[in-house]
Amino acid sequence: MRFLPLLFVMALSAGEYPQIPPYVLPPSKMVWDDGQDAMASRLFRTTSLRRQINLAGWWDFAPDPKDTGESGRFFERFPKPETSLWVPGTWNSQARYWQYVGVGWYRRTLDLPENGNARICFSGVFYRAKIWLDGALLGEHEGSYLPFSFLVRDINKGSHTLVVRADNRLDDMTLPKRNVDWFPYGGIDRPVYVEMVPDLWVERFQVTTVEFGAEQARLAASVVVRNAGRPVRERIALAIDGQEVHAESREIPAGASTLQFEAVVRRPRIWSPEDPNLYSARVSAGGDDQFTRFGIHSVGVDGSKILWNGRPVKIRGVNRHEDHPEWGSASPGYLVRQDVEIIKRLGANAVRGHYPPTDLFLDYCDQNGLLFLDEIPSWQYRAEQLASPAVQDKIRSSFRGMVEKDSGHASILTWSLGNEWPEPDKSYDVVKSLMEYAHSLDRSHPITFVTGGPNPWRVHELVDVISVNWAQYQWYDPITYLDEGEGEKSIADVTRIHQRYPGKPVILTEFGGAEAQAGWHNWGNVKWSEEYQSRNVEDSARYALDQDWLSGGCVWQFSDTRTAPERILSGRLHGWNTKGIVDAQRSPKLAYYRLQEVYQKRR
Ligand code: ADA
Repeated sequence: MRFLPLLFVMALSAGEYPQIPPYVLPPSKMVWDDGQDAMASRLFRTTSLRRQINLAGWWDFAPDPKDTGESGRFFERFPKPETSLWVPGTWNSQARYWQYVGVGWYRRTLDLPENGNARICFSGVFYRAKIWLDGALLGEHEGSYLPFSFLVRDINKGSHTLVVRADNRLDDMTLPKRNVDWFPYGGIDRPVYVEMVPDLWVERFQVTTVEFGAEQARLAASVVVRNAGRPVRERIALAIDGQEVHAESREIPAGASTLQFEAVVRRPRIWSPEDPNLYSARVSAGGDDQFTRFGIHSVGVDGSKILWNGRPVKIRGVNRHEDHPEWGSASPGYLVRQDVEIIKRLGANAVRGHYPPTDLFLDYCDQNGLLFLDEIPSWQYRAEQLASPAVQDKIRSSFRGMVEKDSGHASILTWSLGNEWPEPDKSYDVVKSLMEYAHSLDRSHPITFVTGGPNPWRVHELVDVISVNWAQYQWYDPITYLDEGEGEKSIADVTRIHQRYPGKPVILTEFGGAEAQAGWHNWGNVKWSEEYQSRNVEDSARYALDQDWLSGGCVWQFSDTRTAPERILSGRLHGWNTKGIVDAQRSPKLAYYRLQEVYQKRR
């Protein structure tokens, strides 16, 4: 009897329990406390001078399936609301609007605390938005995942009415197009807030690294200011970690201007995935200010290697959609944070998305050393669509919006112009001109375009990094179980890319993609079983990480996600893409543990 407790302990430790303990997010690696965001949508305070009013909460909602709201002047006479919806949120996470694709109207009152200029900021609306304040049109915006704002000058304090018309109908000319492999969640799905700003205010601010060594780093600050009044002379100052490092007096004309200045940091703390040191920066311009965070680092390419701070990097990544069964594309902060913990616990060092993610997610990547492979949602366009100048314009403006929104984030690894255009060589000239445009915006990150399948394409000669979506055992091939011969043939196929372009880095931007119904096991490794998926994920991951010519890759995909309404009948289990290594509720599948073993060993 006296030995029982000891036996009990031994039995537990010898069991098949997961080896890796839960990942607990450490505090940020900052030496300066950059405070809390009053809007709770970032990981740090963004301003100390503006009054901000958070518009998160319940908004009146009226669906408009016949699209008669504009002619019926809903912006003046809002119809009797059918219900209230939580913002940021999406109507498609509500039972009654589960499959609703169309127009929806939102309304709420907002109380301004003072007279002045109100800047009404939307971090993203899916997909088209039109906005009225007190019955007057403020403007409209097309395209999801990117912020937009309106300035209302000299508005009176007190109560005002904001009305938003959102429309999530997609077609062949939208970005993303109709019938993509994720759900077009409709509504105001990213944060909305109002900021009271003076006539001269800072619209955008970022700090990037020019060069660094052990002794010092040279930094470039770029500040876009807007002057809604007359030309003025104002003091512009830059502080890093609370210390003023630059100040000057500048003549600021009316309209938008970009101010650039350099700063030096002595004995810099460098940002890397293993050691994600961050700095805080504040710019002040007259009576306004703006904070940001930045990391000191470099990204580059040398032959077949991607270099981070001059050293080759191997990507151990996941592809992540913004998707949750209860919240759709609008997960609240605690769930975003949990995703980051699960991804870190996997041993990953990178995340890829099909569209620019929320700033909150990127703040977490910056803080936790996750590289981010950023992309615009130009997904699987056919050559006929790409030939349209309107589509090309949308690709350009979306790419510019992504770079403007995200390039201040330390975690950005690459920019991608799109994903899996089925015959990209037919659009060679389009890809070439888009690539030139992309390079004209940013030279400090490699630019890529993601191709599908193991083919070398001519467009690969245009990109800085070749990105290929590949699964060792093709889910869409008409076999139902894992076939060894097929795996080898697939490896021989993908190697041809390197043989044709030996001097370029290659990332397997998607590997392992295989559906698995969580909880379904099978002795025969047949499709839809967790065994089939985990074998595919594990074999492809080993391959991605163990070839010298490959810079690693990202598993397709992190969690199970809802797919477009049109796809419910096309091999998608109850309308979900179930290739997640965790299910939609984030419970691990077998593939998570197999990949964890591969990733943890190769850290
Ligand atoms: C492609 C595509 C993904 C997803 C995947 C799949 O690789 O890039 O978005 O659709 O296929 O699940 O088939």
